[in-house]
Amino acid sequence: MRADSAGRSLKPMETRGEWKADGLRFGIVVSDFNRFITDRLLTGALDAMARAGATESQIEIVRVPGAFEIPLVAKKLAGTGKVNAIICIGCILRGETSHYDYVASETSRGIQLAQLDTGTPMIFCVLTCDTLEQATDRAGLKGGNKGHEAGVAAIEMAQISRKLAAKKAASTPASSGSGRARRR
Ligand code: INI
Repeated sequence: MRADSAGRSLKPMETRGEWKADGLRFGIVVSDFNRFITDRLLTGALDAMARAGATESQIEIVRVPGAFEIPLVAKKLAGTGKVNAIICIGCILRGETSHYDYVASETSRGIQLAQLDTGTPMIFCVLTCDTLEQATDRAGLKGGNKGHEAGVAAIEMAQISRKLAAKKAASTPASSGSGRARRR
């Protein structure tokens, strides 16, 4: 709460997403590369969604070979119009060459472009680590599972998107698009 120059308290309208999965559908695009890690991230994401009340019928999982393939498949999945948010799961480990940099930068850029192009929220759950130990620490089954954080973020973002879409629909005049043609 903030006070204005006259000392009055301002309570602006706030939109936020609750941790409730009711009526929402989710896609999860998960990479098979470094599957030892990505399976754990997937388990964390599913756990967060189950705790929010999601059931199996609300979730569709698509498996891709590596992180580089995630953006295209996430974009196609958004294009089906059947999901409110998508979790993108991958694990990129630094090797001896510059391959890591290309895969990491194109994966993150591609996911961002895909969500901006489609308007479907896409949660970035792609680990980019120097070592397997760093990745394992971030994919802990109990504490510190980035997949769990991604599951929570997906629910919040799907809720926020749904609320903003409802506001847009409410502010669009009912006659929009059906009126007379504009004179030139
Ligand atoms: N894909 C990953 O998901 N993680 C990696 O660490 C990785 N490395 O290190 O090479 C990786 N490469 C495969 C890449 O994502 C594509 O699947 C492949 O290049 C085919 O397009």
